[in-house]
Amino acid sequence: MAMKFAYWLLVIAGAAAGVYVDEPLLYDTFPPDFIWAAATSAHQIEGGWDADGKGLNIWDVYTTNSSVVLDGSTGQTACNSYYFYQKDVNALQSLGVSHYRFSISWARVLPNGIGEVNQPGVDYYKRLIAALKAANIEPMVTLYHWDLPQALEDMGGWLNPSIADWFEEYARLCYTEFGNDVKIWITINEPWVVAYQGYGSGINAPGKYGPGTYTYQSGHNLILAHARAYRLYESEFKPTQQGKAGITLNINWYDPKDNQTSSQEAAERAMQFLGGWFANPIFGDGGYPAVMRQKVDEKSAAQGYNPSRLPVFTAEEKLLVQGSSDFFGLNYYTGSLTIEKIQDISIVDYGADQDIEASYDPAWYGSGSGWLKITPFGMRNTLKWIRDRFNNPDIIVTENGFSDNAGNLDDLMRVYYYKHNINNVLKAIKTDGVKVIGYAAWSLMDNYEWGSGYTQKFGIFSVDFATADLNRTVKASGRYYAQLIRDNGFTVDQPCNNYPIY
Ligand code: PNW
Repeated sequence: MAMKFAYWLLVIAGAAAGVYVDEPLLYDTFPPDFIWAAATSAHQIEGGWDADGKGLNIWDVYTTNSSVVLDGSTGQTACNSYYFYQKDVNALQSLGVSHYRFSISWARVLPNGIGEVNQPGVDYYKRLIAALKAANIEPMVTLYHWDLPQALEDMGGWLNPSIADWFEEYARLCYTEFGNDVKIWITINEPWVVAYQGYGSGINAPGKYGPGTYTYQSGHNLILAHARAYRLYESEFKPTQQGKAGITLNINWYDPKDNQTSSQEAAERAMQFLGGWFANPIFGDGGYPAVMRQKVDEKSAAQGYNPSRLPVFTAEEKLLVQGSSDFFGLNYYTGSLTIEKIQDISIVDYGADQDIEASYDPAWYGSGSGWLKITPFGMRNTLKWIRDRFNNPDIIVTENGFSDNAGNLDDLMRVYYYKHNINNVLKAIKTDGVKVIGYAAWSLMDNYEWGSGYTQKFGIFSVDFATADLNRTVKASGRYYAQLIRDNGFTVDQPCNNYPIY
């Protein structure tokens, strides 16, 4: 009793001092029919980079320069899921998930991005989907997870407004071929990463550099392409196939670093630049967020850009885009602390446009990735942020996960990460009335982590990259996740929850 009292005193004192406390856990269950999933993406797991008529994508080409990847590696073999997909299905089945989130490789089904269809590529996804169905697992399918056919990049890629036509053609093929079996479609994974890291800073494929210009141009085309794919589904496929389509945005939590008004405004501004950029046109009032409009317009004018570096939607485009998602796909990983920092007006960069500075609390647990700290409170805050600004939409957490470099099976930090992040999803549902309808762990297994190669492992299954069999072995986090799924929530006597409070 005295112990418990002392514990609560610590919790309260901690909160007052600005220390973030994840405990106590909420012991309760998720709604019935809650979607439990694990996630991957095509380029990160499939391998078979030139198998059976697949075309090259921008990551195949970009990584031929080994200096752009931390360990100089490529995704040419990865987890070899093109051949070993049954191992993935077995792993999923042992977890007890209801859904598997994977992506289709555009260049595998359309080697040139448009035009001729590669039937063996289509057949691969049919085999995968059939294997999932046989295991009683529903597919949740992403159309675009960063692997643009190189043939389309050669025509300007996401900077070419024609990409909305190209993407619509690709979406039509996928809905036609797989739509009878796929009831959840995600058009585009993380347009922010495509726009800023692919065409802005250029740290991802295709490695184009235009941090204050290409960023917004490609972002605009990503939104329009998404909307076209959504409207196509809505008008021609949904009436018979009866599924849902939506977009997935990566939004991490920006907390004000102190209680100054300028810091609170800076944190909200950062959220708007990261999430509102795509969410406001699609889920909000139909244009870019007011604060983004104002900052980029002002800076553009001062820098001699006319028109603004941030494009404008026509009235017709607004109608196309607004409301073009049946759910809000959220990828949440981490959080940071924010203050206002007015940047030099000469800097033409999406980052500088925000006039903020973000940092981490050194007290936060780290991970195998510099950007990823363990901040489970940010999960709940981000969910509430979406609820409040976008009219309480259905949300699917389409990614959430933790990296390490060791890749050990006894991955207790990952157990901690999942426990507290998922518990914050539960609190958001039960306490805050956020309509979260599903959750996907990133990732089913260790895989090709883009520019970090195989050095950062996000799997709840390990992959034995030392042997050609590439066998999948469950980690402690996978066992923990399976237990949560079996219980559809948290109970005191789950092995990893049952710590006494000392
Ligand atoms: C996601 N951030 O990207 C991707 O969807 C996955 O393909 C990837 O493997 C996973 O996260 C882990 O990195 C992110 O800067 C990219 O916060 C950037 C951030 C978060 C997620």
